Amino acid sequence: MNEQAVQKRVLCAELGAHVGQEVLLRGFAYSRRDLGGIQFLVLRDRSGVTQCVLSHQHLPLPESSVEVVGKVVEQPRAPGGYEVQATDLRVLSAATEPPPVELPKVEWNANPETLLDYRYVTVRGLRDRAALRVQAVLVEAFREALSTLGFTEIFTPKIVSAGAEGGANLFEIDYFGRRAYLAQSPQLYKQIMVGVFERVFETAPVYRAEEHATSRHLNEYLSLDAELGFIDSEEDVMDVEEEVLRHVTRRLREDCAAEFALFGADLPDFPARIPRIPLLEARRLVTETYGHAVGGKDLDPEAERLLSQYVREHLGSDYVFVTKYPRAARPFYAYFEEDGLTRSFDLLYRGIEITSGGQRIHDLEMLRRSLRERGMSEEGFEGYLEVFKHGMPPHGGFAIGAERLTAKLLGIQNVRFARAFPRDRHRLTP
Ligand code: AMO
Repeated sequence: MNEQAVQKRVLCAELGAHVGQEVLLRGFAYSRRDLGGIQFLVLRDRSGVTQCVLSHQHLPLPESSVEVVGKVVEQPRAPGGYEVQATDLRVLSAATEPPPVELPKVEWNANPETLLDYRYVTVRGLRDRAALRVQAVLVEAFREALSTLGFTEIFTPKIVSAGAEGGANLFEIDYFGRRAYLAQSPQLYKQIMVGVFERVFETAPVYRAEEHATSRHLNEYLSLDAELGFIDSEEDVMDVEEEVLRHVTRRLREDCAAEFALFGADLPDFPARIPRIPLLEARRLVTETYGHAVGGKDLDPEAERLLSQYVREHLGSDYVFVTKYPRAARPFYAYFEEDGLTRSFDLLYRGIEITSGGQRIHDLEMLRRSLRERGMSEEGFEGYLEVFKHGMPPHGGFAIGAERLTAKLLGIQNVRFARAFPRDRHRLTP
């Protein structure tokens, strides 16, 4: 055997091209079984897992980093369809403790708090990492689609002087003795950057001091933002989001079949066109079809679920845009008409809101009026208001909550498992 060939690392997913040959694998000891004369070690690398068959070896603790040399044989019963008959096992970094939960046995009904407590190692589990890989492809596709449409990526501050979204969910920080906040969204800055590039996007964490622990709220989440100038109305913004999500769906179908299979989730599909239903009409549909009385000025979570069900059954789409929210349901920057409705929308996916968006106010006097009518002060917004003296075009945009979309795509019940290290009401580590 050629020494050079032995030294070159082969990945688990590449074994099919090396049947009958001796290969070198590197990875983590995912699981081990010692049956006396014969031993099994499942090795996990970035591409997948491989069963290695050994004898008379000292098997290291699970999650140790190892190197295995051996011959590749076809084995229909082994994961991936091949196994390696190992002649050598070398431990590169020995685990000194077993993981607190057995990663290959982790089911999603294991206590979620325990899984999150030990997330630094449980996140190595095949499903956990699959969710994060799907999210990585999703974000990559978001970038690709927007870049193709002429958008430029921007990077805006996460330490800010005022909250953009209103509400009480601002994290306050001490900024050298002055009061500052963690950004709730890049909203105001992405608008300012429309004056620079016309079309911009950002993929960055944002912060919400949500007091309540729910399955859909994080205190830090990944916001996929876009904003574009020279629009005619919010319809143009929805057109862009539709195009982006169509590309995301295409990429997930091409690149993430294995990840979806691990979750037993169907690969996503995308409608020819996402239905656009005004809020008032959506409320009427939900009430008349399901007898659900919608309280409040928005759709409640149950109404969102029912509307999605209606759209799935009658219009064949997992997505639905709900449009034309009243001013009271939207932030101060939302472009409004004199009838009290805004040029805004939410996008629901399989029963949950994954996006808010709309056209923004681009006229300084209208913006001041909006703040005034809400009883908001201009304090903290001075720098933002200034830009409207400098010819801001009609513009609008949207933001997708990356974890919500990832979780819904894969059927993950709690959005916390669509983030590597979630921050929730009680969790600051790991
Ligand atoms: P909004 O506040 O609706 O809009 O947020 C946009 C999207 O972000 C996601 N999201 C969250 N995900 C996890 N945990 C949370 N606590 C959380 N809060 C929101 C949701 C939501 O649809 N500036 C506007 C967007 C715009 O108009 O461009 C904004 O931030 O998926």
